[in-house]
Amino acid sequence: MAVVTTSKHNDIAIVCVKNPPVNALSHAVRSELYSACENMDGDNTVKAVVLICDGRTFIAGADIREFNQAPQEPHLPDVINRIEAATKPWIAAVHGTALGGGCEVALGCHYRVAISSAKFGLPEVHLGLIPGAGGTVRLPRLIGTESAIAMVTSGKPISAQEALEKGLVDAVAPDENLETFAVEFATSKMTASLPVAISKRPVADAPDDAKAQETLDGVSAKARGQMSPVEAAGSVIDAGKLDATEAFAAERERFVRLKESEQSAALRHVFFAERQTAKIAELKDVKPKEIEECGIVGGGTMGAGIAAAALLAGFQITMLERDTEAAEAGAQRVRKILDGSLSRGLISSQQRAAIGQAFATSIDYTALARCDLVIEAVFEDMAVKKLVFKKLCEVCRPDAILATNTSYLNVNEIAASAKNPERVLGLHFFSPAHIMKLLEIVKTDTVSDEVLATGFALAKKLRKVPVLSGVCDGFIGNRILANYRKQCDYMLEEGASPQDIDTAMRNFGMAMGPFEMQDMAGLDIGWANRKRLAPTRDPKERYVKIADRICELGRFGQKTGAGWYQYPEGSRKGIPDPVVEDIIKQEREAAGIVTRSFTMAEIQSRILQAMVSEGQQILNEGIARSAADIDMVFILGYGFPRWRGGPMFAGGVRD
Ligand code: T1G
Repeated sequence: MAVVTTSKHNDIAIVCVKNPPVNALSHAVRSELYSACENMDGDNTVKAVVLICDGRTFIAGADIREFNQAPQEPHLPDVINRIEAATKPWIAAVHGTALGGGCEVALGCHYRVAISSAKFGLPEVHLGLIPGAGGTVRLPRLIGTESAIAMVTSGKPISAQEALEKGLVDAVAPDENLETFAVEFATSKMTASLPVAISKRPVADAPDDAKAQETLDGVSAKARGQMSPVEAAGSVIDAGKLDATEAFAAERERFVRLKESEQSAALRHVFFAERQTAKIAELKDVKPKEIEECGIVGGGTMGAGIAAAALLAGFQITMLERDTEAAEAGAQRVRKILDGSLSRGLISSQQRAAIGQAFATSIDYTALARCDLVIEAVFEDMAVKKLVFKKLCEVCRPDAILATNTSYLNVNEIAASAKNPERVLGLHFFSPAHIMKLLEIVKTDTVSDEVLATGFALAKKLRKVPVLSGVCDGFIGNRILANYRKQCDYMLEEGASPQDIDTAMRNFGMAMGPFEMQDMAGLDIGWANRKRLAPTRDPKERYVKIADRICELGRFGQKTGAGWYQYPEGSRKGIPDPVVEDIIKQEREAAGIVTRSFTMAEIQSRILQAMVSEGQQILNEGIARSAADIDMVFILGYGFPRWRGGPMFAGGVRD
C-alpha cells in the first residue's frame, strides 16, 4: 500500500504522504518520497511540486519505533538533500505539527506554506537526540542562530505566525484550504528561478567564541545533566563555523552518538511509556459514563486545585465546605488559580467568564444531588472520610461516581462503607492539582469496569496521565517515596547530613532533594502518617526518630520558618540548623552508631536501589501493571529526571 501518492493539478504535482497516525518518516515513506522526487524531476509536465500530508498532521518526525533497529537507506538526510537539489520548486504545505524530521523535510523544500493553526518544532531533545537530518544546519541559515538555538534546545514548537515572522514560513493561508492555497503559491513560483538552497546560504549571525561559550554554559545549566540540549546548541553553533557539508557531517556524528546513548534510550522509553499508561486491556471495549456535573468536597489546597483543573477542562463544579467562611476561602483559592491561568494567557477573558459561571460553592450536601461524579478531598483521616461518604450516599444519585483523593488510605475500606461500592474508586491527584499531570487511579476490589473506564476518560479530559494502581498504603508513588525517605533517614543516622543527601539527589537530576522537598510540602504530613502506622509497625524494624523529634518541636518546614533547615525572615532558601544537627548527633549516639562519610554516588545508588526494590515488590503484588507505569509515576509525580527513564529503567528493570 503506497504511503506516498502523486497527483497533478495542471502543471503542479501534489505529492501526498499518507502514513497514519502522524505520517512518521518510516522506511517506506523515505523510500517513496525519494522516488517521487526523482520522478518529478524526470517529468517535464511538472513545473512545481506541493508536498502535503493526509490525515491530521504534516510529518511529525522520524519513526521513533525504528530507532532500535538497524537504519535502512535511504537515510532521511539523503531524502532531504535530494529534495533540496530538485530541478523544480518543492513547496511544503503544512497543517498540524511539522515536528523533527517533518520540520527538516520542510526545510529541504524551496518554500513552506501553512494554515494558521499549524506548528513547527524540533523536539528531538525530548528524545535525548538532536535534529539529525540537517535541522541544526539549515535552521540558523534561515532564522538566525539565536532563534534556532531556542527552538532546538527547548524542543518547543512555534506557531505558523511566529514561523512567518522569523522567515521559517513564506506564507500563511487565509483559511483552512491548504491544498488550494499551496497550489496557487506553487503556480506563482513555477516560472521564477529557484531560490538559493538554504544549505548554501550563510549564517548571518554566527556568534563569536565568547558568545558561543556563554550560550553553551547557559544551556548546560538549564539542562541539569541532560546531554541533548547542549549538543543541539553546539551543532547550531558549528553550523555557523563550518560549510554545510562539514556541518551536516558534524551534526550526523552528534546525532548517531546520542542515539546510542543511555539517555536517549531512557527518553524513548518514556515517550512510549507515557502513551501506554491509559491502555488497559480489560477496559478496551468498556463505555465510560458521561460526566458533566462534578462535586468537590473540600476547598483546601487539593480540593481547590482539583476544582480549578476540572473547571479548566470544561466541567460544571460545585465545591462543598463545612461553613461559609471555609467555602469562601476555598472559592478564593479557585479564583486565584483561574486568574493565574488568565494572566499567563492560558485562557481568554471570555473563557474565564464562562468558567466562573460553571463554578458554585455550597455548605449543603444536597447541592451535590445532581452530580455525575463527586471527589472527596478532605482531611487525611479515615473517620472523617467515611463520614463524608456516608452523607454523599444519602444525597447523591445511587449511580453517581464517588471518588476519594486520599494519598495513602485504604480505598477498599472507604468503598465498603458506601452504598453501591461498585461506584467508588480512588482518584489521587498530585499538588498543585491543576498543574501536575499525574493521576493515580486506584482500583478497589468492588469497582465496576464502567466506573474505572470513566476514571480514565476523566483523566484524558483533564489532560492528565493516568496510572492504574491497586490498593496498598501509599499506592505506587507514595509507597516508593516512603522507602526512599527511610533510606535517607538511615543515612542521616549513619553519618550523612541533610544537605549531603539533598545535594546528591539534585546532582542526580531530581528537581529538589528529599529534605528540602519535605520542608516545602510540610513535615506534618509524614509525621501524621508515621503516627497512623505506628500501632502496626514491626517492632523489629529499624526506626529512625530524627524526623519525629523535629516535628515534636513544631518545626514543619518553610510554613513554620524551620524544619530540616531554618528559613530566616521567611526566605525559601534553607540553611543548616544547629538544632537539627544536635538532634541527629543525639540519635546517632543513642543508636550506638559509629558515623562515616558518604560519597555522592553512594547516596544516589542507595536511594535508587531503595526505589527499585519497593517498585519490584509493587509489581510482584500486582499493585502496578508494569515497570513503565512505575517510571511514569515517579517522573510525573515526583520530579524524577526523564532522561534517566524513571527509577525502574534507571535500575535496569524492563517489562
Ligand atoms: N514515531 C512513531 N510513532 C509516533 C510518533 C513518531 N515520531 N509520534 C507519535 N507516534 C504515535 C504515538 O506513539 C501514538 O501511537 C500515536 O502516534 C499518536 O500519538 C531525524 C530523529 C505528533 C504531537 O518527537 O509529539 O524526527 O499509542 O498519542 O497527542 O531529526 O505524537 O496510538 O499506538 O502523541 O495527538 C521527532 C513525537 C522524532 C514527535 C501528536 N518527532 N510525537 O500528539 O497523539 S525524532 C517527535 C508527538 C526525529 C529527526 C529526528 C505527538 C504528536 P499509539 P499521540 P497526539
